Amino acid sequence: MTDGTPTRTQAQFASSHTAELTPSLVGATYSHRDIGLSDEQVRAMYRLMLLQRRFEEAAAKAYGERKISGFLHLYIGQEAVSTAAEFAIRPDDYVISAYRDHGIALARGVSARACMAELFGKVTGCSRGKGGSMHYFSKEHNFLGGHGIVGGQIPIGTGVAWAIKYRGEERVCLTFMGDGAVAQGVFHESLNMAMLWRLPVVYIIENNEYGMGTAVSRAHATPDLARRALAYGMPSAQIDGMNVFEVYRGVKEAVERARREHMPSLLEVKTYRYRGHSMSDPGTYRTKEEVEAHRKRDPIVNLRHYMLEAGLATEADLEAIEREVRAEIEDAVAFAESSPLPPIESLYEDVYTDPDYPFLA
Ligand SMILES: Cc1ncc(C[n+]2csc(CCOP(=O)(O)OP(=O)(O)O)c2C)c(N)n1
Repeated sequence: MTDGTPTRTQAQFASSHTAELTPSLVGATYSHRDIGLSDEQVRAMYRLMLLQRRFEEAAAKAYGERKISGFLHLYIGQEAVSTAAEFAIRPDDYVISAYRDHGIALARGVSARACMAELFGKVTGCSRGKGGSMHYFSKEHNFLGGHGIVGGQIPIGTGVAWAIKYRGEERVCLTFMGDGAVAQGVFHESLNMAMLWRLPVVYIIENNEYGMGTAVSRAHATPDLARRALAYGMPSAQIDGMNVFEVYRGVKEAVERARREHMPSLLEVKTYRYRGHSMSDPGTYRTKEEVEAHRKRDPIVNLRHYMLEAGLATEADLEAIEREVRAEIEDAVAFAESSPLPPIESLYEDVYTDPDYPFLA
């Protein structure tokens, strides 16, 4: 595990791992260094993906114990997307997402404590306990939510990109959405305007194959969602979302284009959620075999194999990361449990009122 280890291509790993791994990380012909990632960054990516996975496993457990109420949409399986995207941008760039937002907020750097406390509805949460699972927010981290209306965040992200350009800043806005949101009218209106006005926005479709229980092929006349960009003359790409390096490469390129040329992009990242749409979904619309097939391409396991093969970490190093992450999550749960609920008066805070508006009387 030294930085001086000679670079090995992923094709070289293929020989030893094809039996257990499908061609996510092992099939490509480049190494992390070829795409500009340091050994340290790869280790940090691994830790971040694991943090998201363990965070949500703990959240699911707490939900089962009725310590969390309301909706809980888990991101498990999709961690390579949030992680790679975060590594491809700067802290001052903006990120906005739909309601499947835990992993994305953690990737932005919102603490596990603030994220867990939000799920528990506590005042120490990132939205002071009033947003819950679907409405994380952190101004400090330039994370603009957490939006429950399918597609609602797309015009907002487009507006943020407009503001960036208007102010003459060199920032970018990543706008995440699910495949279901692509069928919303605002998706098309936003892409059209972003292209007309050359806005620094990168639209990232996390195509996890289902919108609730509806398969993409049943909801979209053209299941290749990246092709929607052709109608607007926008650069686009379809990316393997189980391969953290592939997502990094794709987002990095799109971000550079947005920053340097104010040119928007549409990325369709093909990923998969292992759990149901939300905690109340038994997922009877898909087979066990289908889920298992995707689990075999698990982005975390995949990266783990890569790191071991490339000499970026030993088994002992990986175990140490696991212990550290578990401790961080235990601490977050304890923090959430012991934090107070928001004061009752806060019900009246952050509520829109306009005394002159006659219809609210
Ligand atoms: C405007 C609107 N219509 C319907 C819903 C109900 N709804 C909640 S999630 C969802 C499916 C969205 O799927 P997708 O965009 O693929 O996101 P994923 O859950 O897969 O991340 C729907 C229809 C909603 N929240 N908002």
